[in-house]
Amino acid sequence: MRDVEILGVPMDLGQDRRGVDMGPSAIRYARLRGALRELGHRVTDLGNVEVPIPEVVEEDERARHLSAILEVCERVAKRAAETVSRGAFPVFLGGDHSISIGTVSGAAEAGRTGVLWVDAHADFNTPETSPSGNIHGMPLAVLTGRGHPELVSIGGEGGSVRPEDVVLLGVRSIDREERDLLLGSGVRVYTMKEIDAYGAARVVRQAISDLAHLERVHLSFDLDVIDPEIAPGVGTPVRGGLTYREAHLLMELLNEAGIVTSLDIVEVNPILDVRNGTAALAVEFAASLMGRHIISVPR
Ligand code: B3U
Ligand code: MN
Ligand code: MN
Repeated sequence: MRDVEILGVPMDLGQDRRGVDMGPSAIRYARLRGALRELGHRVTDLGNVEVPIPEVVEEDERARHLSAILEVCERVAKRAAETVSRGAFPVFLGGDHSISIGTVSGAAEAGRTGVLWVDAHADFNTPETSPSGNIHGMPLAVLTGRGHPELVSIGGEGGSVRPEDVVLLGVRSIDREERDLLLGSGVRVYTMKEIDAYGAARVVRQAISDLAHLERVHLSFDLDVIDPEIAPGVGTPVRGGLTYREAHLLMELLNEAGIVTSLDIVEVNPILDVRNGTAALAVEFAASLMGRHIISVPR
């Protein structure tokens, strides 16, 4: 049994498609709190962090909405640090993936923290390499100390986490210059090719052993890692993602290993979704991570 604290970050400033700011509501409607309570956890919903809408914030060409995102991420980092200092397990609801600059920086205040970044994309752009200027394509670079100095400074000098403590899983869309930066970074990368070639179980077990030296691991789960045929409610879908079974297996193996200490659920976009199915999937996967065994699923 864990003390779980849910915090919503309804931010859509890090990308172009409207609607991802409604992600926290969609995930709540899909009964996240109830699902975790049914597993025996003590769950508190802390509500949402205040986030401005794009209509009232200024543009910034190379890193769009930079100053507003900076402000929100600082706020989020503070809340995240409070939750981990209470010994609770935080679950952050996005919002686009730029929120993780705040969530990971705050969670890492508890001590050296690893990151398992599960995503169709590498999110390893900088303002110089980014084709879009969208900050949701930059958070993993920022967290390992690369990119806009103001964003990097949220996690203190050099970033919040060490590249050798970071594993990227499920990737299938990387920009050219982003790839070069990633390959030189020391971050471990398991693309969909490895998952196809060796199977999800083997790759996930390898990722777990890569992170086994750490006392704290943050799982940053971008719903676009799932195949868009079953998870259409995301802003930047990429074909060929994790299947329903692979995603559950990932969560079950992580639960067995007991290494995850904080969680993001990001990029759920209810406007693009079909009957809130992507948010419902997100809740299922979170429940698997938090200890739901398939045998107990009522059908
Ligand atoms: N790599 C592209 C696209 C992208 C990144 N993350 C998402 N999309 N979700 C970019 O804009 O940086
Ligand atoms: Mn992402
Ligand atoms: Mn993504």
